[in-house]
Amino acid sequence: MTRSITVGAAQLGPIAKADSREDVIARLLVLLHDAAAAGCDLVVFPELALTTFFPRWYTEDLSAHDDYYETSMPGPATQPLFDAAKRLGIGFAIGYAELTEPDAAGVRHRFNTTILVERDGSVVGKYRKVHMPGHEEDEPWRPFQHLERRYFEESNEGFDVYRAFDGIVGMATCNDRRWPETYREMGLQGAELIMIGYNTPIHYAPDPGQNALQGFHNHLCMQAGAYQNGTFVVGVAKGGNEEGVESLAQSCIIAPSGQIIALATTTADELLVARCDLDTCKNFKETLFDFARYRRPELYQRITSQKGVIEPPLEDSPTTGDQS
Ligand code: CDT
Repeated sequence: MTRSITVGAAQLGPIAKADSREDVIARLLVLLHDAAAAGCDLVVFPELALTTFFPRWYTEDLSAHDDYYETSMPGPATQPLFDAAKRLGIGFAIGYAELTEPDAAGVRHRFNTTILVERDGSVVGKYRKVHMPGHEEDEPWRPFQHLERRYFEESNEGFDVYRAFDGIVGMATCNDRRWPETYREMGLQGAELIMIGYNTPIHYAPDPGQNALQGFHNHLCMQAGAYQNGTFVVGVAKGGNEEGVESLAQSCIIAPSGQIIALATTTADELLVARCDLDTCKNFKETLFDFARYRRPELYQRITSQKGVIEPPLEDSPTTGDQS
């Protein structure tokens, strides 16, 4: 018997600043019902799927943006999504802005969070974004801001995986997909399906030369992550022109071979579906990427002990000094 699950990538088009949670949930419900009709066991929605991408606007006072955050999940507005998923027997993953209850010191924390919900409506796990891109302060030279580092804390919780949906599954969020450590952390726990939502502006202000490569880089990193760890990867965008900012779509489902097996054709709300036989992961996990046999962790110490680049001293460089 194979461990085959049908997975839906529920890409979203833009969410306007003026759209209410109810407006958005109505769109998510359409995609959820489409997924049920397509026989999906699991549907993946994007990062910050309930609101516009608010880190593009600066506010002096963080709490001025509190309406964009969820204080409970499910909450009153999101309960219909949980109810419908349970009724339809579909699991889902969804990204949202999380505002916690006060901790012991009375501090409320803000995270860029994704939760995974089982077919019976129970929450399987929560992932809080680790790699936080962008900047903390207003940078008026940019055509729009990317203030994730102002509005969200970097999570210190790392990359857990869960036994769910007949396999071992994990989550990551947007910028996490560019870092090989994200996949390897989960690969080392046997991940067979990694779900990644993203909001990626096409314009990259620090180096606009990369704009034309956004689609290439998006697939490059997720395909490499899938192949090098023998796992399916589901990459799901909120794309299109949102409040004047063009964002990448190109949602996809990637097999452990690294091949794209489903690809979005629009920049709007769109459901992609692929049947994922989780048993095919072992074709890679037990051959070229048999970690236990081939990895050399004793030689990888810099990866966890060092953060930035430390170049060799100039005097040690073979390109300096007398080469004769
Ligand atoms: N949401 C998110 O993480 N977006 C980033 C944009 C980086 S540019 C500041 C991404 O890696 O796609």
